Order: sequence, then C-alpha cells, then structure tokens
Amino acid sequence: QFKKPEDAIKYRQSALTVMANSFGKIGAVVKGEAPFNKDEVAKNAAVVAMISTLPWQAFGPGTEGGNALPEVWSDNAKFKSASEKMQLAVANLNTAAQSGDQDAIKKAFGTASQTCKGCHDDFKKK
Ligand code: ASC
Repeated sequence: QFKKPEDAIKYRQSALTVMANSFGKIGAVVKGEAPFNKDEVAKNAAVVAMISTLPWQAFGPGTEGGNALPEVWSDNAKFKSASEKMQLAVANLNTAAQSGDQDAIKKAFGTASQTCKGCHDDFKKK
C-alpha cells in the first residue's frame, strides 16, 4: 500500500492530525472555551469517528519511525487493542454528539481523551 516507510508515516500522522483538530474543537466546547453548537459538535465527532479507523493500516511491518515507539511493533497486540479501545470510545462520542446531549458528550469526550492519552503514554515518543 505504501511505497516507502515515509509514506506510511506521513499518512498516519496526517490522519491523526486531522482527527486531533476535530477532537480539539469538541474539547474546547466541553471545557467551556467555545460555545456549544450542536451541529458543529456533531460534525466534528463524525469526522473523528471516521478518521479514527484510518491510521492503523499505516503502522504495518517495516514502517517503524516517526513519533512511534518500537513497542508498536514489538507489542503489536497491545497496540491493536489500544487502537480498538480508542475507536470504540470515539464511536460512542459520535453517538452522544448526534444526540446533542451535552452531559453525554462531556462524559464520552473524557473517556475518549483517556484512550488517546493511554496509547500515547505507551506507544508515542515523548
Ligand atoms: C487531543 C489530542 C490528543 C488528545 C490527548 C488526550 O486533543 O490532540 O492527542 O486530546 O491530549 O489526553
């Protein structure tokens, strides 16, 4: 799928950047730094949920590097499990966002945020 490791690194970093941008916009609302607009939050959550499925195909064998620690490859089952936890958490955030329930959004955002951090702690260079 990727001709060079750098292509895979660029792909996964790009997907994660787009995802973090939309996630951050929801975070600003949750933290009260931006006004709540149901449609905006719903749109951003849908983007996060969709993009969350993409980075993983770009962590294949031989694509070590970027900000990824070697544990992505040496402990791949744990990495895969962490990525699945995140995808489930942002799918739940998307469900909450489509409902427009602010308390549910806040809760689901917190849970999703923990899955981002958990994976970064174990698998991302500091
Ligand atoms: C973000 C972002 C992350 C996560 C993480 C959550 O907005 O870019 O990587 O949230 O900071 O703890």
